[in-house]
Amino acid sequence: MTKLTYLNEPGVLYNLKRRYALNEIYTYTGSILIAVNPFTRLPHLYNEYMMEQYKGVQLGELSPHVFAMLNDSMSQSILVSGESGAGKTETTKLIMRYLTYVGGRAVLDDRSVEQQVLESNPLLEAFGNAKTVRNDNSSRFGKFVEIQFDTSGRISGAAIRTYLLERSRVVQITDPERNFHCFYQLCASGKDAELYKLGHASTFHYLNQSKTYELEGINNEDEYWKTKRAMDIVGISRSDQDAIFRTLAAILHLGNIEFSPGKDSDSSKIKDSTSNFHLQMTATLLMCDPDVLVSSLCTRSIHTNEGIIIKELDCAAAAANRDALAKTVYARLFDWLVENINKSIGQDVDSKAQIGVLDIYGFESFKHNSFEQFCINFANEKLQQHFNEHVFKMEQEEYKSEKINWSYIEFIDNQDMLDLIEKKPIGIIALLDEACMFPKSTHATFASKMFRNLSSHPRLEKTKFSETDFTISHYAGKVTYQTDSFLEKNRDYIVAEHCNLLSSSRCSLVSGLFSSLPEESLRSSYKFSSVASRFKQQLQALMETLSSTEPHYVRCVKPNSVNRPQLFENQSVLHQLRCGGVLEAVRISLAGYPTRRTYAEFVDRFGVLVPELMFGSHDERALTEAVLEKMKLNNFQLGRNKVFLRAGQIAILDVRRAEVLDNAARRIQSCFRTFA
Ligand code: AOV
Ligand code: MG
Repeated sequence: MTKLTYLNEPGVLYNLKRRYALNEIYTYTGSILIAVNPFTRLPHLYNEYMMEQYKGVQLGELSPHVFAMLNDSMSQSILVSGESGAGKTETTKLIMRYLTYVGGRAVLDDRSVEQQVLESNPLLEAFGNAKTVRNDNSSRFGKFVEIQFDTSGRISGAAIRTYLLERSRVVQITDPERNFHCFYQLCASGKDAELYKLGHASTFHYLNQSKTYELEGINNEDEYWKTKRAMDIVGISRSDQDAIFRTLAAILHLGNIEFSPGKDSDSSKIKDSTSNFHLQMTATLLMCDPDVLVSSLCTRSIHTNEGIIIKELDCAAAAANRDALAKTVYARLFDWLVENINKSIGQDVDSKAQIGVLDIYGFESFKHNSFEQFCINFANEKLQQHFNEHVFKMEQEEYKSEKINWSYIEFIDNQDMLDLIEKKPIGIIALLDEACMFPKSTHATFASKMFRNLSSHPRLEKTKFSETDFTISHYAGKVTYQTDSFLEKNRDYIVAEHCNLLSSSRCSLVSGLFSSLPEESLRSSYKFSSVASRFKQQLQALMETLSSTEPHYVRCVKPNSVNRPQLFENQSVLHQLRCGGVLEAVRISLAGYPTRRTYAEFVDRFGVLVPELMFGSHDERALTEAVLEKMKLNNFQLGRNKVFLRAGQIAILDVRRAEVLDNAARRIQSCFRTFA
């Protein structure tokens, strides 16, 4: 892209479009790789032959490719970004496949580290991905995989870190989205499903809130066996696998338990025999006592100065309590999986080199945006800042190494955005935490306090139709958030009853999910920990990890909104390039000296402008200077090896060059005519 003589938006867009039409989906902009989602398999791009080609080759030697992104440095990271459905997860998997190829042993057995690293992908996708409006296989968690290499360049270990799973999806979905893939896989698993008394997915409340059960081109049952196979390879024992699917089945049965008013309307009981069946099934599958399950759903014990009192819950509270239990169990099961994959693969603490690959959920803007979108977009802002800083720094470093004078170049910084979200004591997260700590707060009091304190912030707006919605101008566009469930979703507390129930389970996997809780968190059931604050800390730690590595950026672009091959929507792509900072990077160079040519290149092209000097004994730098002086240009700088020109200068030179060549051509023609 930077070889384009005219570096501007239309030029960049046209270039991408032309290349896309030829299935050239990868393009460099400087050292950033742009990847346009082909929405169709391109096996020839990723086969073994290709991997072999790119092995050990420097960036730029071969056609642009994700396989070309790495170099020899000891600690590197590949940061894949782009909006939802742009191709981050697919790209990450391709990178991991390439890494396991170049760092793999000649003979692969099923349980090799490489194989385990690869199979962690389908396993985590089964439990952490789901269909959304934008993407049939949307990642609902963030993931950073660090692959470790020994002195001989072989993979010696790996560590997987995950970030904030969208746990609300377990209990609530809207058409045409789906719950996490694993539930549909289990329901379609035939004998195994029967064993757990599971019917079709449509018989479960947690799945039938949306009428979408199937995915195009995907067979749920086949996927079930793939997930099981991945578990085998990753090293999860058959008995643990049983316990995992049993727990999933328990969650589905749990969701079907309904409540009706008990002795009075302030209390609740299990509604009917159907609900009772599901209750018995839940208890059986979780291997715990059904009576304890009932009381942990319908009552809550409260610690007071006078001792413990038992409070009855009304139907709505009992249903919310049931959902909280389902979410907690699922989230812990997910963490258990990650932990066990890590244990099984093993870490190499003395590794000689590490390559990290980051794949998070892409920027999201739906009709209805809640706490999850807020967190996802916050993560994308963080990553965007990392990108801005890095691209800007690289530019400065080139100027420095060429020893040219340059004045400060401003770049679009999203620090103000991050301040709005995460600054203490007055940022959205801090205000949200504060609201969560006061039992009397509601989303309305939270919203009004936020507007009072942050009203002057240019990136925060009220909306016309609601007092409690707020709009943020993100780097990738405006998003309006509904605060309705912000408080509830930000509160993460462990209900003592749930904990007692599950830790008494006769299944060691289930009881183990709750064994590591600190005493203190159990004593007060309302002591909350903030989901947003914990996420903020995790992101901070991630940024610190990343800054100790050499980053490489892959910007994924979604060419159209209907997920079709060979359709390139200019407006949407342009928007993504603008927002994703690709054009910003272009603009940064425009503000500085975007055109740079080695002296040899420059003289090669523009030497014709000083024919009088061409046959003297001038060096190329002197010739370059002579050309620029003769053209009366002064927006340039001469570096050690290159000449740097400001935007527009090359066009002046080109016009003059064309004139000179034209004149020369005319003279030659008239010579011919004379001869004739
Ligand atoms: P995402 O990770 O960026 O979205 P995915 O990587 O899941 O997006 O890609 C979405 C879909 O695009 C995939 O399911 C494939 O069908 C197709 N696709 C992407 N990249 C390629 C490729 N290189 N070759 C062929 N098909 C591809 V999200 O996780 O929603 O933010 O959360
Ligand atoms: Mg993804």
